Amino acid sequence: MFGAGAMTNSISEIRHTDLLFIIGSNTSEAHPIIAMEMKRARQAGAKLIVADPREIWMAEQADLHLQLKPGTDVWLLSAMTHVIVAEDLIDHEFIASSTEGFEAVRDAVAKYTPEEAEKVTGVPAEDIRTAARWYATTEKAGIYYTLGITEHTHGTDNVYCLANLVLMTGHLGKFASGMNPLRGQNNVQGANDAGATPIYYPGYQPVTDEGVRKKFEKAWGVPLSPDDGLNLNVMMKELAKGNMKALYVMGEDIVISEPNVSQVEKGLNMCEFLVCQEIFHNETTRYADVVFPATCFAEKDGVFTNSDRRVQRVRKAVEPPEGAREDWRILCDFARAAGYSMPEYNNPGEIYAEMASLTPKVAGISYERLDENIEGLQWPCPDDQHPGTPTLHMDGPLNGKAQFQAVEYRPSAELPDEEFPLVLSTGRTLYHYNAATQTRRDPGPVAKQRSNFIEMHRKNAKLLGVEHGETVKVLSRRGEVEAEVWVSPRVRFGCIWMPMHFAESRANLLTNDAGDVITGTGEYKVCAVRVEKLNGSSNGNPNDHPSITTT
Ligand SMILES: Nc1nc2c(c(=O)[nH]1)N[C@H]1C(S)=C(S)[C@@H](COP(=O)(O)OP(=O)(O)OC[C@H]3O[C@@H](n4cnc5c(=O)[nH]c(N)nc54)[C@H](O)[C@@H]3O)O[C@H]1N2
Ligand SMILES: Nc1nc2c(c(=O)[nH]1)N[C@H]1C(S)=C(S)[C@@H](COP(=O)(O)OP(=O)(O)OC[C@H]3O[C@@H](n4cnc5c(=O)[nH]c(N)nc54)[C@H](O)[C@@H]3O)O[C@H]1N2
Ligand SMILES: [Mo]
Repeated sequence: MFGAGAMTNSISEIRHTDLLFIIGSNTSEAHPIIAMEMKRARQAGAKLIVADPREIWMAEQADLHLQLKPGTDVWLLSAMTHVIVAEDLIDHEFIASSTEGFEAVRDAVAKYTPEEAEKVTGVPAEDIRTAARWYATTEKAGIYYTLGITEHTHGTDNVYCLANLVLMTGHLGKFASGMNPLRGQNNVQGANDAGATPIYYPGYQPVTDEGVRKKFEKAWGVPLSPDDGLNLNVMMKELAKGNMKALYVMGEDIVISEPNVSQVEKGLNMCEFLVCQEIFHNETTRYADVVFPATCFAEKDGVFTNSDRRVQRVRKAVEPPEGAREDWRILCDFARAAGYSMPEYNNPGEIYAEMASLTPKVAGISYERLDENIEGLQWPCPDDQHPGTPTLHMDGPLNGKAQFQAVEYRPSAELPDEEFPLVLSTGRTLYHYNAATQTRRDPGPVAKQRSNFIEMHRKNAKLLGVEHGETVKVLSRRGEVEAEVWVSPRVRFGCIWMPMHFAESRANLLTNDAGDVITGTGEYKVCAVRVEKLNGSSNGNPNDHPSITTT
């Protein structure tokens, strides 16, 4: 809608913001450093609105906690949009000069009144009005979102709704405001920028664009396919149907992290050839025909691009274990063995230089410049004199005119019913990292959090006759796992929440692999489940689990 997929503003601007609107982000556990910047803004007087079904730490601190039902963000955000239109709090000048398509959004939100929204979302109409007014009338107001927004079958619609709010109030291209997706991993932004997606060459140059393709064909001296590849969600489904003969998995533990994972395992059993490129054995390498041992971040040179588009150098600090090699060396040798005459690169700086020469967004970034600029360089950085871009869209939207997108609410793919009456949402905790391949090797985090649990409302626990600390069975249409009940004031009645970190009790045996229509992202945040008692047996001491209170 704006012409770039990344945080519009910089992390360093957060402390200067006057209003923080955090939606679907458990910032203090998943992005603690960014959360510290938010706390600084709070101490300087910024207002805080949190929209999250759980009473996370940030919500406890908030001026306004919009505790919506999972999967109803389109209703909440459309109702906020409705209020801003109805009370004429829109930025007429910005809409006229910098955007297209406002009328369609204005018409689409007419029926999303706060009163109707209250019925669907559970958020009081008056709170929706207050949030809309605060957001629209505060100049330095920033939106911060993550997976509570994107990991839905309507994840893209949620993002559209947020971007509509930004555009109609003119919060784009201004200091300490904007639209800020907080990236999950140290280099997920960089991986995307470098083209680790089936639809783009580096710098979001589409594989289907003939001019782009010709440029890369010339540089690499080979014909290139004009077709989009399969996205991860589709790949996993083709795998389960036996249509993937071979799979090359690099730095992902798919057997833990993909939704509806028993289907993935079924597919791996049919797949003829699996390569894993890994720093550790994990659950997925059990299925591998070949494991290429790679070096970890501390054992190699390179760059990481963080959430605010900042390209920074990382340097080798320790020697790798014997036999482990840098990911790029493994890939180059693999390409050569497959018959391509890959150039002899001496270091990753040469690879970066090649990418920069073909990618306008980062054309001005080089290892030499990064050595001089220890704080890194933020793209777009189109030439070697350019200082980088801390705030996007300062001279107007990157795509010329930003595009409004009208959205209609679609419910989550699987809703609770008599058989599976509870809504399960999944995510992460402060103490473990994703598949926990790394953090469960370390005694510190393990001591803090040893095993899996579900957060449950006390009324649900009472209805089921289960106690805090009791092990129960959680079942969905796709699988079942055992976990301990933590009776928790954080979750809504009717909802349970479980982390994704535990191999012996995988949340993803339960989750739904229905994907977002555009991105394919799985619906990790909503599926229907039932909880059963384990033959009356109960164990565990609630005091063993300090983490529920310490964040
Ligand atoms: N300690 C730690 N930090 C991490 C990670 C880790 O594993 N451990 N993982 C990293 C990665 S890869 C990522 S992508 C990020 C993810 O960071 P986050 O997205 O912040 O983490 P999640 O726990 O997945 O969930 C986000 C929040 O969305 C809320 N939510 C669930 N459903 C909905 C909904 O329907 N609407 C709304 N508005 N909110 C909803 C949840 O209650 C939760 O508070 O964290 C990164 N940081
Ligand atoms: N139920 C549920 N499932 C989810 C989510 C959720 O919220 N709920 N969130 C999803 C999200 S946002 C994400 S990002 C995924 C994460 O899922 P994964 O990517 O599977 O999880 P990680 O633990 O980040 O796994 C990374 C793997 O990379 C390896 N590794 C680390 N460094 C290197 C390196 O330098 N080179 C190589 N070759 N390997 C390395 C680690 O050993 C580990 O096995 O999970 C997704 N799955
Ligand atoms: Mo992620």
